[in-house]
Amino acid sequence: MKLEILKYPDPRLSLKAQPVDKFDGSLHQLLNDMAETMYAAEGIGLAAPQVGKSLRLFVVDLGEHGESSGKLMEFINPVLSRGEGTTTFEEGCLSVPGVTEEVDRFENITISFQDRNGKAQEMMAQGLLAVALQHENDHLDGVLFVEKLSPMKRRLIKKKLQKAVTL
Ligand code: GNR
Ligand code: NI
Repeated sequence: MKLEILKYPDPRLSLKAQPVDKFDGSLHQLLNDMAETMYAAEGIGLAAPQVGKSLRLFVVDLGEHGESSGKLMEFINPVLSRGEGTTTFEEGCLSVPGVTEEVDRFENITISFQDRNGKAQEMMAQGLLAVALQHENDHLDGVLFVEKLSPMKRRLIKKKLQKAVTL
């Protein structure tokens, strides 16, 4: 079932999400629904808070865009640690439609997480995958990419989005 994607400034996008502790059928259903929703919206990732579930999990599929492309990946209770280097990438977000801006991120990261059966996993990532994992992980802490920008850029974007609402 396709889910509704919350849009900025929905206050639920700013909450800190809670750890997953039950690896049961309803978790699998949520993961399946989130994948369907991500593909329908043509996003490369989707975090549970974006569909109104305050849980620490997200799905990623880089599609055509990357090294590990066309592969659905699920990350539950992720913990990121930074590696070497920084990178700048033009980011967008399904919850902030119509806005793209360059954001600074770590170039390499390691992510520890659980799979849908609760089994511990670890993965190293670089390039677009590393950017996407950092973007999704921020959603779990209630952080949108626009909050990584300079105050001036952020003000301009807020003004633009406000206008879109009041039009
Ligand atoms: O679809 C998405 N594209 C994207 C492009 C650059 C950096 C991050 C992303 S994630 C975004 C989908 C989304 O909002 N996930 O939370
Ligand atoms: Ni996003």
